[in-house]
Amino acid sequence: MAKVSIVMGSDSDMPVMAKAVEILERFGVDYEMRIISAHREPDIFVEYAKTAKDRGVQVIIAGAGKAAHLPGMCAAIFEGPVIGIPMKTSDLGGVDSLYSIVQMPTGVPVATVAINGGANAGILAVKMLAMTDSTLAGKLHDFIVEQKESVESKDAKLQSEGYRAFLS
Ligand code: RP5
Repeated sequence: MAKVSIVMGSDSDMPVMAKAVEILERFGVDYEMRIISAHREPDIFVEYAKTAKDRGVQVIIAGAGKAAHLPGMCAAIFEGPVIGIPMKTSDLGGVDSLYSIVQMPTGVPVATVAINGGANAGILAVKMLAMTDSTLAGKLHDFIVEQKESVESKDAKLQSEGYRAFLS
């Protein structure tokens, strides 16, 4: 059963949403992925959100752009945590999406990541699940150590070879 549901308002959101999926696959987290528009097909959306818990979903990652109501409406219906990803947009640069998603009323939070922050949405979902899954917590620890070592090795290269080594 899918533990994470990834939903996006349009297939145009796919390149960003794929970054979240890549993280879940890396950590071996079961997921489902849907394209559902809260605006263009509200009945299907409501059914999706109402039944998510019964499908075993523990976290929803919802991405949308422009008047981005999908994550907020997920949070209005689904009782578990919702992570929102604001899409970068052509007219307003994604600030429209960001404000739409992040400015939720008290009592109905959406954990909003950066504009186009697909990977961080995936990592945040993993962190939530890892609180009750020791195997996942171990993988998360390894991931954090890997990141640290990656930065350390770059700094070691900077110290030994100088900044020009990074410009080629
Ligand atoms: C939102 O409207 C979608 O999430 C998408 O980011 C945006 C534009 O959708 P399309 O017109 O590309 O289908 O609902």
